Amino acid sequence: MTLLHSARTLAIAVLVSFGVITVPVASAQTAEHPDTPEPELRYKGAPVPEYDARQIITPGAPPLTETEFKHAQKIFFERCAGCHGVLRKGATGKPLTPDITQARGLEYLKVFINFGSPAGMPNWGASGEMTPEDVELMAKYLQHDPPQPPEWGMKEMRATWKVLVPPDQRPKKKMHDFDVDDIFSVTLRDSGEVALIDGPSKKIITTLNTGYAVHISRMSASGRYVFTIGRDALINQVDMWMNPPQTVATIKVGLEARSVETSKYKGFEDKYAIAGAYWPPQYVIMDGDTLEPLQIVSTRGMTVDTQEFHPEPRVAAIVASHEHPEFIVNVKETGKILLVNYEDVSNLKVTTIPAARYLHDGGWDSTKRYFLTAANKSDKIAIVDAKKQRLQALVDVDKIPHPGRGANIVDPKHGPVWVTSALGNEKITFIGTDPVNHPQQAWKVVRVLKGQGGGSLFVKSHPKSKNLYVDTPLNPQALFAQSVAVFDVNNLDAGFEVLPIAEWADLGEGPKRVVQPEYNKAGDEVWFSVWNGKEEVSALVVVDDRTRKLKAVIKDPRLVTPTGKFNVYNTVNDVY
Ligand code: DHE
Repeated sequence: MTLLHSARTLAIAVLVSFGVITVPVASAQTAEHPDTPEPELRYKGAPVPEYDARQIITPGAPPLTETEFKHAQKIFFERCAGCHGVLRKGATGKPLTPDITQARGLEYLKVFINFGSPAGMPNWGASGEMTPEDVELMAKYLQHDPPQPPEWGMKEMRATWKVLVPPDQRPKKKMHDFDVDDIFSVTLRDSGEVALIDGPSKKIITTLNTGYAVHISRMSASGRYVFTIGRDALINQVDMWMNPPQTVATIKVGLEARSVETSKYKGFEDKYAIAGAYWPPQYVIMDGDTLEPLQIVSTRGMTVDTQEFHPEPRVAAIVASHEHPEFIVNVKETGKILLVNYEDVSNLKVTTIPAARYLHDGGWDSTKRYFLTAANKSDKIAIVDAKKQRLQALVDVDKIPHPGRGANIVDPKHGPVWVTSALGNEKITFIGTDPVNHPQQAWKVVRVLKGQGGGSLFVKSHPKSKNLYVDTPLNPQALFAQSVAVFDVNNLDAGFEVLPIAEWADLGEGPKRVVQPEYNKAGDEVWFSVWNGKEEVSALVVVDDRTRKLKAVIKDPRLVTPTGKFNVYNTVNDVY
């Protein structure tokens, strides 16, 4: 486990040290020995504060010392790159290249970083997440040229690939009494771990060291393996049959990543895994037992609309097709959806479907034939017919759709629909998904409900449930961020009930954002994360789905900043 942590440290170190242009500072003698020239200082062995020895110069930008520059790079990687891109060309966030940032100037940038914007930029300074010194530093750093990180090819991947427990030394049957299907893999964002929690007893079975700020967990088709992907692109493969479950293989597939998936098509169950990277912009297909990297494919290329070259088209959501031996891969900046056929990995066949920019997250309709995915800067939902391997429709929706994997319910008036909420407003949009029995409604917005407000990230329902839950963790009002709205699927016009999830958790101080509903295997309870600051107490709150009453609060010192939760059965079977 120490090994994994050092891999993580190395990852950040590599990322923060790329491509820095430095010039020696003539007066390195300054602070401690103001009158001694640098060579003399060195000769005498006097302590030279090395971190102050060099400066980073970009024409038009305030100079920074090398230490400051590296610190800013680390903050940018941890806080900003996800939205603005490593090369700062913009995606969910605005472009931040020096031509723009230098024109805005230091004071403007400081205000923006401090107070954020209604369009979704967090208030890093005002919220206390960045110190005033860091805000000032970032405002300077952003005026410099973005340093280009190194590439990460087969050599680098193989150098980080570790099989900790080879397949022939793994158990032949499940070695514990837990029902693997009803275990939740819970991201502990800021501790770089996941917690595996038993659904029925709500006990933490184990916590495992993983990559930095794991983004998602996905399960192999058999449910035996859980794959986690860190923001630092470290994948952990966890064997759920071991007692307790353990990491059996790891690999770093790049420097920044968000998505991992495994092959689910009949005959290929558990055979392959795929991971998509933000940096370098590429995806890699791996052996499903060991994570051995087999094929790496770059996503650099032309954008869907202006048909210009984009140097950083990041890989967003990936789903495994049930119709063909294919992975469906969202390429964010080019706005293209790739159908990657893994039947013959050495002669990879890729179908490219032009959709819209910038592709982010998405999920299946209830039949698992159609993949619906958000193009969040075009305010569209792209729909792929996985069976016919083509674009079915591009549907206009309102400001920054953010579905997670979405929710499938049966609208009493319009039949089967898939639902998304939005970051930019309170609208909850229903899209018809049944071309056979409801052709008039298929691939059209058939209903728009009003929720608590903008800043929503995830919606959730279950085939056995009559409830539709909508979170609002990024709403600037604490009241909304700390509660969820729940609609009665059979009486959608009646409005919503508010469940005060954070209040039920009774945690004391902190932002206490309530995020990502997830059902248990039976579909009769819904779990929410109450995502607090790293130094504050967080919790999971379990709600009885039928009564909408509090069922349990899971509090434990090990539950540091829980965010995403992935029930094995529901994730394997794409139930949402
Ligand atoms: Fe996510 C899914 C990217 C911020 C929690 N997030 C995804 C997916 C992508 C993505 C591409 C889809 C993966 C898939 O299905 O294969 N997320 C990004 C970002 O780029 C962004 C905006 C900024 C960043 O730097 O990462 C971002 N995401 C967040 C958060 O701040 C969240 C709320 C907390 C956290 O843990 O970081 C967060 N993202 C999640 C969760 C999912 C997710 C819980 C899976 C939802 C699901 O039900 O499938």
